Amino acid sequence: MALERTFAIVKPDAVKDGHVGEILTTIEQSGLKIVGLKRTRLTAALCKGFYHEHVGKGFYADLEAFMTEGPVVLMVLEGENAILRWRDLMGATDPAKATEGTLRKRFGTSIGRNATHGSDKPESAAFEVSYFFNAFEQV
Ligand code: 3AN
Repeated sequence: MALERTFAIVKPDAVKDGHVGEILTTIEQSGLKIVGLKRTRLTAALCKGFYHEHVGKGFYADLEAFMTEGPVVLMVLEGENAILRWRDLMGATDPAKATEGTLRKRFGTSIGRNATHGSDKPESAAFEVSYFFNAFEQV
């Protein structure tokens, strides 16, 4: 097994609905370590850079409007197989298809408003972590 770092977002819907504490508790109780943490609000430019793979897709305008509508909580998580473990805690992209008890099932309301984000592979995790956190902010 490999000690990994992954990138996580509590999206604007879950922040607005007051679920930050429950989500952080779920992460800590799973054994993953929160090594970076900040609350901010994304600009359109930051969102385009972050979701560069999705710019130009049909749903991108809605995705950007949603991700910039209010504050988000950004995190770096560390643990053995952290990327897959955080994806498992979140559940499927579409909350309707997510397993019972997962964060997207508990707090998401649609495929667009799905409460959390997590890197999908090591290359994405490396890019996403470094996009928002410098070395002094992940200890
Ligand atoms: P995931 O976040 O599960 O890796 P991605 O990377 O395919 O999913 O999509 C990034 C984000 O774009 C999703 N979290 C979701 O909010 C949004 N999204 C993806 N597909 C759709 C869609 N068909 N309609 C609306 N929003 C979508």
